Amino acid sequence: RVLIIGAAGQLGSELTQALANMYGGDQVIATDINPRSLEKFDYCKSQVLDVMDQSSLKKLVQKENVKHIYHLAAVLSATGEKNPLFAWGLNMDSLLFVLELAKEEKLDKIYWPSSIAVFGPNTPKINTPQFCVKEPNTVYGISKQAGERWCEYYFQKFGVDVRSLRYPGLIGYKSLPGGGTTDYAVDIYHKAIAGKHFVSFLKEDTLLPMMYMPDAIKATLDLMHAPKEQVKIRSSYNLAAMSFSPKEIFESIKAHYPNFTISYEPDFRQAIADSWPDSIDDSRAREDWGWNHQYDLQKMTVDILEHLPTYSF
Ligand code: VAH
Repeated sequence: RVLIIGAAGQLGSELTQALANMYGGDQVIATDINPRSLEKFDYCKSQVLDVMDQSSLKKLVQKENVKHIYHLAAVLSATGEKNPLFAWGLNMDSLLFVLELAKEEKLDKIYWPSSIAVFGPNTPKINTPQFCVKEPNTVYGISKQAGERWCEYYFQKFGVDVRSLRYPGLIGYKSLPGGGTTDYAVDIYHKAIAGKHFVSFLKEDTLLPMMYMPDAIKATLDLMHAPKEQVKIRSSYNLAAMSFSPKEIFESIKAHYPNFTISYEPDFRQAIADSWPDSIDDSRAREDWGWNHQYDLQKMTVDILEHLPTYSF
C-alpha cells in the first residue's frame, strides 16, 4: 500500500488523487493531522495521523502493509519564520523517523519533497545549477537542505530508495493559499475571480521559479516510477517549468479580467523571495529520467481561470 503523510496539503491534495487513480483507492491511505480535512478523501482510505506520533505511524505501516511512503508534511517558508524551532523539529524529526522506518521495515520507496528554498543569497541566481553553494537563510530552507543530506545518507549507507525533487513555487487551484512565500500566486487567482483588488506581498518585479501543479504531479510520478539506476541524484533533483513575477502573472490574468487591479505592499516575505533563485537549471532531471514540463504561465492561467470559479473546496 501507498501511505501519504500530509495528504491534505497543497501538494498532497492532488498527489493523493493521482496515486489513487494509478493504484486504486483501496491501495492508498491518505493521512493528515486535521480530521476535517480528510472528508474529501472519499475515493481512498484515510486516517488521522500526526507525523510526530512515531508509534502510530509505525503501527499503521505494519498493519496496512505499507510499501511506499510519500512524506509531504512540513511547515513552509513563511510560517516557519514565525516559529523556527517548531518548524525545524517537525520538518527534520519527521523525515528522520520516516527514513529509519523505511530502513527497519524494508519499505520499497520513499518520496520526500525538497524545494528551491535550499538555495540562499550567494547561490547563482540565474539557471541555478544542480550542484552549487547552498546557504539557505530560512528555517524551511535549512530543514530542506539538511533533509537532502539525510536522504542521500540513508540511500548510500542503508540502501533506502528515497527520491526527492526541489520544487519551485507550486501553483494549483484545488487548495487554498498556504504558508508559502510563493502562495501569492495562488491567492491572486482567487481575488481575480472574486472581482477583488489584489495586494501583492512581493514587489512587482520579483522573479521566482514556479510550476503548475499538474506538472509537479507528473514530475513526482515520473521520478517515482523511473528505474532505480536512472535516479542518479539522491539528494534532490532541481526541477523547473517557468519563472514569473507578480506583474507578469497579474498581466496574464488581466487579459481575461480587464477590470482586475493590483498594488504592491512588500512584507517580510520579500527578503525570503530575494534569497531564492530567479531561474533553475533542471537539465539533470531531463537527462536522467526524461523530465519535461507542459505548462507555461499563459496555459496555467487559462486552465485555472476555467476551473477555479466552479471548484468546490
Ligand atoms: C514556500 N511553496 O513558499 C513553498 C516552496 C519554493 C517555495 O517551497 O515555502
